[in-house]
Amino acid sequence: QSGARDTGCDHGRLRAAAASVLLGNWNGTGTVPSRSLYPHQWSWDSAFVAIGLRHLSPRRAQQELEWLLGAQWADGRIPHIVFNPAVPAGAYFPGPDFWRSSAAGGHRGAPAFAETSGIVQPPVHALAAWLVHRADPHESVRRGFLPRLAPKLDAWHRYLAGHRDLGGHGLAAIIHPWEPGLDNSPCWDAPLARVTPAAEDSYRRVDLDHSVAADRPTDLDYARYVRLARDYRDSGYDDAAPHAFRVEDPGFNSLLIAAEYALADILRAVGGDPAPALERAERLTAALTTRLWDAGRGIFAPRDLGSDRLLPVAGVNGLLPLAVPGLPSAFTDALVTTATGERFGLGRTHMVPSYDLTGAAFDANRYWRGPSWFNTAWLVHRGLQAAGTPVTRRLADDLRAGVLRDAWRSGFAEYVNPHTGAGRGIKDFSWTAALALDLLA
Ligand code: 2M8
Repeated sequence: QSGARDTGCDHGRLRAAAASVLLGNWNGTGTVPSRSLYPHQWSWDSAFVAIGLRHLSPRRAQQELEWLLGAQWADGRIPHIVFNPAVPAGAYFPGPDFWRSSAAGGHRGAPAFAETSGIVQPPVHALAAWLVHRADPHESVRRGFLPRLAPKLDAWHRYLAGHRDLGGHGLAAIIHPWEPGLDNSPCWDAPLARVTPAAEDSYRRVDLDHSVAADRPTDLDYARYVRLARDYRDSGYDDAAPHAFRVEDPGFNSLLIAAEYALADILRAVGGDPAPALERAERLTAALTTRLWDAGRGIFAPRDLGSDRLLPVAGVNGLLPLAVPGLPSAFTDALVTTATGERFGLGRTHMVPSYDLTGAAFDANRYWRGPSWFNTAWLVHRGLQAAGTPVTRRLADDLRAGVLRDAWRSGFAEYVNPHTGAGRGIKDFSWTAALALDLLA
């Protein structure tokens, strides 16, 4: 009954159940987020999965990242989906026939041997690679894990620092609401409203075959996602082409900063020079704090590059700078005040809501418009722990217990209602199981 007192569940049973979810979702080369809804390999999902898998099999955790990075494009981008050719076309939309990555010799050096999407997701990979290495340094050195991954991770970060600095102030911009991973967050409503929707009869939403429509993005949002992805594809995935949606997101950039520090650790371990990664981390942190801090709300906010204005929103992405190593304590203190205040109710709600509980657009059940997610809770937990004060340590301990309790009670749900903890979306979701395993370790 270890752990039963603080989490209300037996940790041995929780560990076994989480392991069984990950084994069930392993397809031989990587882990699918879910067998039904997401039957391919997703970029940031695989990073979180590797962080959990390292406790079951460090070698498999290494393979998870190796497979994903094997599909890297020559320009350095890591695509947000690597498609499994054994899965029937039409099992997921938009699939390989939509993205056409390998067509015409491969846009921007897309691989010829794998079909992928062309957009990206948050760069958590270097952090995952470093944590995986540390779980079993002997096996990592034996397989040459870090020396093989280091140049790929370096190229990935350089792609984001170069091609994606669309605002010209040193931050990476997202060009599609799928890129920050928080697909239909109200954070994107205003910039997305300027996008002309694709005709709804030009595609079919396969996601609704596997989930409840009220838990998923609306048809209008989807039509705009399709339009943006189609236009990017038709430009040949050219980052210099005009983009109807261009946003500097604090979540995406915070994870990039954390990843630059992890890359510096990796480079040191392989006898390389960590200085360029550390310099990028410092430049990014300076840009984050000058361009994206909303002093009035006490949170970081996305900047819409269409209007060059901070968006008046408070999403969990605005709390993720807590996970930035060395963030000045004035910001950390203000973020903790905001997290524990009425907008996020940390300590009084289930995990951390994805959006402002007091916001007009808040919806407790609809995907990223309010529900609490396990990966963002894990990141906030990591930041609170690193802040290292008695208050943040207590908040971190409570959040850890909440994550484990919600994972168990919801059957490893994709997300939960922040007021009730009821599971929403699908069950047996990979990163939920992986991050519960990590917090149990
Ligand atoms: C969700 O996004 C995909 C598109 O990438 C979808 O809705 O079909 C998001 O929750 C995203 O963060 C996640 O990586 C992906 C797979 O779990 O699903």
